[in-house]
Amino acid sequence: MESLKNKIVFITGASAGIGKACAEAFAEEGAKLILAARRISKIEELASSLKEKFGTESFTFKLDVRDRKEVEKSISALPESWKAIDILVNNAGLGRGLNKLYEDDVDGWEEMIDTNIKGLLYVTRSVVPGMVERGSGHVINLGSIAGHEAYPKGSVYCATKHAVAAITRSLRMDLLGTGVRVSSVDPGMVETEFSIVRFNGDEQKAKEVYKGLTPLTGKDIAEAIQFCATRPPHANINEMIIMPSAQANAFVIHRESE
Ligand code: NDP
Ligand code: 8X3
Repeated sequence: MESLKNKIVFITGASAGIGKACAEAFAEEGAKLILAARRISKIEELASSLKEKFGTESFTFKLDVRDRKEVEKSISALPESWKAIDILVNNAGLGRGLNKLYEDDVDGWEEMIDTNIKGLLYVTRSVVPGMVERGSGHVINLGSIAGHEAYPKGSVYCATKHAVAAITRSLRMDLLGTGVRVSSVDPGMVETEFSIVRFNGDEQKAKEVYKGLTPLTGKDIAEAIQFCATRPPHANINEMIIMPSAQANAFVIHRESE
C-alpha cells in the first residue's frame, strides 16, 4: 500500500456525502486537502474539524464546477505550495428529478449535464496538465451504476454517468505512458444528500428510496476510493462497482417489509 502522507488530494463537492467522507478518510491517512464546493461554510467547518482531529492542512475555496471561468481561475490561482495535486477526486455531482423523459423538467437536465459532465471536464482539463508535466497523478471519477445501466425515469442522470464512464476510459488511453492513472468508482445506492437533492428537498421521499434495506454510506465509498489511491504505481484500478448487498442492479432491490 502506498502512503498518502503529505499527498495533495483535491476533492470537488466536499461539503457533503461521499466527498466529505473522502476528506475524512484521506485526512486520517495524513494527506493535505484541497476542498471545494458551493457551500463554503460547510467546507470551512469540515476543514477546521479535520485540523482539530488529525492536524490536517487544507486549502478551501468556493467553487461551482459549472462555471468554466471560475474553475480555470481558481485552479490556476492555487498557491505554489498547493499546485502539485497528486490525486483529483471528481466527485461533485447530482441527480435532479426522477421522471419520465417526456414529462421531465428541462432545467434539471441542464443542471445535471452542466455539473456531472461539463463540470467534471473543466476541473479535469485544469488539473491534469500539471500531473502530466510532473509525470505522476491519479484522477478518480465518481461514476455510478447509472453509468453501466439505464433505469426508467433516469434517462438524463444515466446519460451523464454513461458520459463519465466514456470520459474515464478515453482519458485513461490519452494518459497512457504519462504516469497519470485514471480510475472510476461506481456505486449503487449510497445514503447521502443525493436523494434529498434529487427530490428538491423532499426528505420523506428521499427516505423512501432506502426503505427496507441497508444502503451504502459515504464512508464505504471513501474506503474504495482510498483503496484505488493507495495501489503501487504499477497497478491501476480501472473501475470498481460497489452495491449495497440488498441491491443486485439499478432496479432489482430486496426490501425487508417492516
Ligand atoms: P451529495 O448530494 O451528498 O453531495 C454532492 C456534493 O456535490 C456536495 O458536496 C455538493 O456541494 C457538490 N456539488 C453539487 N453540485 C455542485 C456544483 N455545481 N459545484 C460544486 N460542487 C457541487 O451526494 P453524493 O455524495 O451521494 O454524490 C457525490 C457523487 O457521487 C455524485 O457525483 C453522484 O452522482 C455520485 N453517486 C452517488 C450515489 C448515491 O447513491 N448517493 C451513487 C452513485 C454515484 P454543494 O451543494 O455545497 O456545492
Ligand atoms: C446514484 C444512484 O441508484 O440513482 O448514482 O443510480 S442511482
